[in-house]
Amino acid sequence: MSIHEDDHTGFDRPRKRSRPRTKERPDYSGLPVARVVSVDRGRYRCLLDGSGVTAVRGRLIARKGIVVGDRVRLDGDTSGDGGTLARIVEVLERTTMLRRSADDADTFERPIVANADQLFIVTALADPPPRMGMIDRILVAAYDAGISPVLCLTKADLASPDELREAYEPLGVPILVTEPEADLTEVVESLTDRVTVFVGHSGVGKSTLVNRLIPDAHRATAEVSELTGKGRHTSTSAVAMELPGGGWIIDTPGVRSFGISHVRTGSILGAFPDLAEYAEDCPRGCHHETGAIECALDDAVADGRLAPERLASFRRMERAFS
Ligand SMILES: Nc1nc2c(ncn2[C@@H]2O[C@H](COP(=O)(O)OP(=O)(O)O)[C@@H](O)[C@H]2O)c(=O)[nH]1
Ligand SMILES: [Mg+2]
Ligand SMILES: [Zn+2]
Repeated sequence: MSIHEDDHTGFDRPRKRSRPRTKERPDYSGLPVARVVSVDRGRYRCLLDGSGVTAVRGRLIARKGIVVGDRVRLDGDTSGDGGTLARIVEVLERTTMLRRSADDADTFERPIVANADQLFIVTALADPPPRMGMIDRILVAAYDAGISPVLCLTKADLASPDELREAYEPLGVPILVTEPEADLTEVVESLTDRVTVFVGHSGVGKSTLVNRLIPDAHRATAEVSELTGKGRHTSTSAVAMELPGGGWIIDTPGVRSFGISHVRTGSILGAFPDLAEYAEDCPRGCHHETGAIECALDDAVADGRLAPERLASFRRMERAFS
């Protein structure tokens, strides 16, 4: 062994690796837990008991991904004073992970947000116009991740929500409708004590809504015309914010498309226990699509156990895969 191979180990000292791994691992259970609220080039902004602390990743977890929403244990200087840096030494087990791929050709899945238990699909009723294909894909990603989706329709002052209601109510997706002066009681109720991630195209009014819900959030908003202009971005990464009445909102940058290449076909049937039960009688390998031979979901509609609208909505969503 040359001297350069291992600068830290002397010839007569035992090699580090021969010690059992578990003994090397310090006990972090006494360290405070913070939530990662934003990530910027290797610096993690965390909220610890209501105060901001900037942290870097500790050496032992150097290769572990950390995303907004993660709950982490902090060591070192957690004062949050200017210029100080704490160290993230542990990432607590995640309850959920929302992922997307850039597009469906890209099989590389990007984790976007950890530990969300609810996902607001924020969709404008006009300007920009709603795209059901996009809603369907985000629904698929939410069901796959085990996160409860809510369809949040904005700009009701510009167009009616009826068509989207008809399409998504049969699936059992809760629907909330807002407009500039609308009362937000229902929205607040839905958000309280939950971790909700906001996903949607840019310009749909995500930041506007966040600012109404959290007056000191000061999220930048922009005219839709500005947003569609080249290189114009109001937000570039996800940011978690605490709600005054309890709970969290995680605002994400606008997405043009929502790739779901990481989701396996069929993996969302489990989000619909009634459909999953009927589908047990399907022929092996049935994909339950329209026209599928002997699909038991059609039988369930034929003998009145299943509403045809519910099956149609489910199939439309499943088509997001192809
Ligand atoms: N007419 C109307 N405009 C809205 C509504 N909500 C937001 N806007 C406008 O839509 C534009 C984009 O809003 P913004 O919050 O920046 O969208 P974001 O990209 O999703 O964060 C801004 O000009 C807002 O003033 C709404 O309910 N009705
Ligand atoms: Mg925004
Ligand atoms: Zn089937």
